[in-house]
Amino acid sequence: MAKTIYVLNGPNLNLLGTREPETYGHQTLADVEKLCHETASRFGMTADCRQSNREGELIDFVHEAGAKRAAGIIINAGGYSHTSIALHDALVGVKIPTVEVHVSNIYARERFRHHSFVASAAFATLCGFGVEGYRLAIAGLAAKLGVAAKA
Ligand code: CA2
Repeated sequence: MAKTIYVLNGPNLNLLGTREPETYGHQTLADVEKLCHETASRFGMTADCRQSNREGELIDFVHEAGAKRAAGIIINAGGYSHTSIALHDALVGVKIPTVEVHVSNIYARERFRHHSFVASAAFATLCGFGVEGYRLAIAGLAAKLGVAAKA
């Protein structure tokens, strides 16, 4: 059976492409999810994409990824990246290889965005590549899992 990776997007990312294009670009969440499905399938994997504006629901998604033995998690926790010890604890608890993604370069922005509680629960963080970061994150996760792209 194909390996499944969970792609989790947090609060406000449902608004991608509708506002602040100078920071987040013009692509929508639907575009991001399409890109993730296509990239995962290039590696013979399946992307299960979820978005929530609620911290507890994101934690439930992480627990579900653990229960279903997902091969990996790609997560852009949005603003919860900078605040949520609970999300950090959930990610550490499931012990699934995780890549953190941010569309913008959080280190070139306000100081309150410079710290992420998700970062220390992930084996890698990508930021500043725009939505291309999701593609790079899936490719990096595949490399970590020893999964090669299909011919
Ligand atoms: O750069 C990222 O991907 C962020 O995770 C996005 C979060 C922000 O709180 C993080 O510091 C960095 C915010 C997402 C807001 O998304 C919007 C998109 C379009 C319009 C309004 C908000």
